[in-house]
Amino acid sequence: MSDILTFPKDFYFGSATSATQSEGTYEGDGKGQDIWGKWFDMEPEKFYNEVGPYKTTTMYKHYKEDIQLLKQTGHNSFRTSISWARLFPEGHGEINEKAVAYYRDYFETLRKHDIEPFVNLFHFDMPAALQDIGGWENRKVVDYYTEYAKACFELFGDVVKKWFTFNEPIVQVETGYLLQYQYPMKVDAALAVKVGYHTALASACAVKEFKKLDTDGKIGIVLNLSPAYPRSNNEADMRAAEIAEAFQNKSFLDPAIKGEFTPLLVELIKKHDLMPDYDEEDLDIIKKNTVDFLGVNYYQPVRIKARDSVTNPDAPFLPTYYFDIYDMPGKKMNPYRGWEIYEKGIYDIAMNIKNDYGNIERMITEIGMGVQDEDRFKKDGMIEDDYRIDFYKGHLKWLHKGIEEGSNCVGYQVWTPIDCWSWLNAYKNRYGLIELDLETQERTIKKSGYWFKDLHDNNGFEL
Ligand code: BGP
Repeated sequence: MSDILTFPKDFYFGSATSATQSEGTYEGDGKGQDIWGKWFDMEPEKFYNEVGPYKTTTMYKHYKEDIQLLKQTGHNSFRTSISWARLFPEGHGEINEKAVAYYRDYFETLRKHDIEPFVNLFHFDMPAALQDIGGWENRKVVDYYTEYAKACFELFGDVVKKWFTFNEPIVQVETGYLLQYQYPMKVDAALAVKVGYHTALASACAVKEFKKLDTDGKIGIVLNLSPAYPRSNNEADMRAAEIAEAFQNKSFLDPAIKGEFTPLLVELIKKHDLMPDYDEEDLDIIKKNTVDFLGVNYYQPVRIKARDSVTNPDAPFLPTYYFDIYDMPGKKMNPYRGWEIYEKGIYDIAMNIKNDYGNIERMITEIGMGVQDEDRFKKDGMIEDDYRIDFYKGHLKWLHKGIEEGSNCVGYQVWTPIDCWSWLNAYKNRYGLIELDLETQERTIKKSGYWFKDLHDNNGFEL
């Protein structure tokens, strides 16, 4: 007889999406524009197959049916975000009442189905009106975000008990201000530092507002953690990995959980003369308003090697000034998307949080396997995604080992419920437990969706 891997009582099983990626009705019912629509209107060719945020899963119209699908695929929890620009079309000031009605009914319907809503305030979707005044580059936007956060807690705090301030804040720093990959497509190290600082501050300001309300809810932050493994244990590679770890993971872990910035990052930022303007009051807000719990998104680790040489010492400072990505021979790859698969990474993260961050309560808020042209795996009308089931099982085994060794992990939410639009990649990579036909909007549960239901119902799975 084979063994069953059982998870703790009341473990959260579910999935995650975001407002921009799932709602549809991008223009409608009073929603203001955000940076995705703004950018798509300017440069549609940047988006895969020129599909922008106007064409998504339409959960805005179909959330009631979609919540039935969540039930059918074993959800007792679900994470999504509020669209800031839907609630505040101008980013602040007047509230859109239709948005209030929509989100209230959405969250209440989840509750009625015994699905715990985890709601995130910001998932890469700055209102265009605020980007026009500099977005996160502008300290004033921290105040507008705080106003928005406070409104969300007051409007929905009776239904939503689990909040997140941000999703993957390092991504907008990296892709928007260092790598020229996402809007506003700048390469400016000083602005990157400023944006990172303002985001960490905004998160703490939201926590502060939340704590004032003295509710029975909890507030956290979602961070994409990618363990940085050095190529070798020689001194230069180890140092390079230490810097990568500070930049990629500790940059937001430290302020969110410890209330202070990573000393190594501060040292490098000072060395390159990139310190942003700050005042002591703001640092005090960060110090005193740390999160209650942590959401971890894990897709793949980073393999790091020391740079052979700094070819241009006058080049603008980038973290990669100090390290290179190492293409490790023999690593296991997802053949359908191209990312590394390293299941043990989820355990290493668990031990790191346990040992270095006071074993704060945490859950997996995203993990997923993207697949291109997934139709090729369709048999008799259903996508047979055994590769995805194996991917989840492999990670769950390591997650379970971490829990056995005392890691305070309370849930596992996969990316994503229904195949969704994904920023620049649009519909290139499919991740869902449920297939979406983009033309008809028809939803069909995949094999992994049925497997996930069994996982939830048995509170574990057979090895
Ligand atoms: C995460 C984001 C998600 C989603 C996912 C998959 O980092 O939080 O919003 O985009 O990555 O990304 P992709 O479709 O590019 O493979």
